[in-house]
Amino acid sequence: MNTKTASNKPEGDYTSEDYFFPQELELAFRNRGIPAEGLRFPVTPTGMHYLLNHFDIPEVDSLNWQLKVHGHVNNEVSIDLENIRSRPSVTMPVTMECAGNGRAFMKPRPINQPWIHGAVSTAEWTGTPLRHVLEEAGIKDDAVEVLFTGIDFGTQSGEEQFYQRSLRLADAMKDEVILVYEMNGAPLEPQHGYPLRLVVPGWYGMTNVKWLDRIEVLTEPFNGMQMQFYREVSGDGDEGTAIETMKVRALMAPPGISDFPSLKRIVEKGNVELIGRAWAGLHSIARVEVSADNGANWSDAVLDDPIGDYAWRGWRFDWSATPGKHMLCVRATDSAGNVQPDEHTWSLYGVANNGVARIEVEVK
Ligand SMILES: Nc1nc2c(c(=O)[nH]1)N[C@H]1C(S)=C(S)[C@@H](COP(=O)(O)O)O[C@H]1N2
Ligand SMILES: [Mo]
Repeated sequence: MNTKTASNKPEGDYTSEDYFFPQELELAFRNRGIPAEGLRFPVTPTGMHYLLNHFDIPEVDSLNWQLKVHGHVNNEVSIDLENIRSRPSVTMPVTMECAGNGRAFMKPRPINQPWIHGAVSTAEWTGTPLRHVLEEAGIKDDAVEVLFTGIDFGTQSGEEQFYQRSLRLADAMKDEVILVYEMNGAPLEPQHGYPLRLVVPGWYGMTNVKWLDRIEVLTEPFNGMQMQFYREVSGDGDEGTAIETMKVRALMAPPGISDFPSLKRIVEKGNVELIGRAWAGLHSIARVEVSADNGANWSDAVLDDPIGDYAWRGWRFDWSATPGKHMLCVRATDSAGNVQPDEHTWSLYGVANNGVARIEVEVK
């Protein structure tokens, strides 16, 4: 036996249910998460930003591309990229989290994109307010929703579809909702929705439709596949509840150094500054607490100054590390008093989880 590779086998009581299928592995490569140390950056560099693409990334020729605004409006319009870019622009940091973040911890695990905790990032998005575009088209009375359709096409749950999500009219008309053409100061990269995507601050990732093709004003609520999937459902037959804005959550950038390939964390004893980020949809962060003993005792972390109304908040905590193994935990409370549960909550699709994150470290 080769002892060098045998020693790379992870510690722990793993059963066959813990093994991932090759398809899940392929999904995880296609849709990578932010590396945990990426949480050290207040604004995530574009190449570290998580990705979630349901279907193939489309190749869009922006010269032949136009955004169509149609449906229950007075004037249907088509707008090219130059026109979009010439409009009043706003730039803001927005934290985006995939609703499936943490799904890989579910038991049994819903077979889908197997996120650990990497499905969250913050970018500086530049775009023009959607509201102006809708007002220009002239929304007729009786409109209730706005439907956003991407260029990407595939099948899910046996149904052929363009990626489509809708918003209630009142949510679509909010000032902070923008049609985005730049990410971190550069044109959107193809995998992030070039040439134009929607960004709806505070909402889970699925709302931010990429590769926009058309925007339709509706008189009836839209109930497409991507609306049915993003629900917290307790089992087959349960209608569940729609998930919308991001629940409160904090994560920690792993302290110390990493062992390759076991990913064990090794920390020097003494004073260690633990840092991380916390966010809560449309609420702000009221409190972040840290535990070094798997949740038995909690102490308050110090919050950094906010970097934006819709971006995560940095936190730091001085930990006095003593030799041995420690399970570090972090949990946040939002301005509405919601606090993260100890464990992830199981649901059929494994969405909207916000259980406490744990990182085991060995202090030398
Ligand atoms: N057109 C289209 N838009 C989409 C998706 C998609 O597959 N197609 N995925 C959504 C989901 S589930 C998430 S979490 C975010 C991810 O955005 P990012 O890849 O830029 O991080 O995009 C959303 N917008
Ligand atoms: Mo997502």
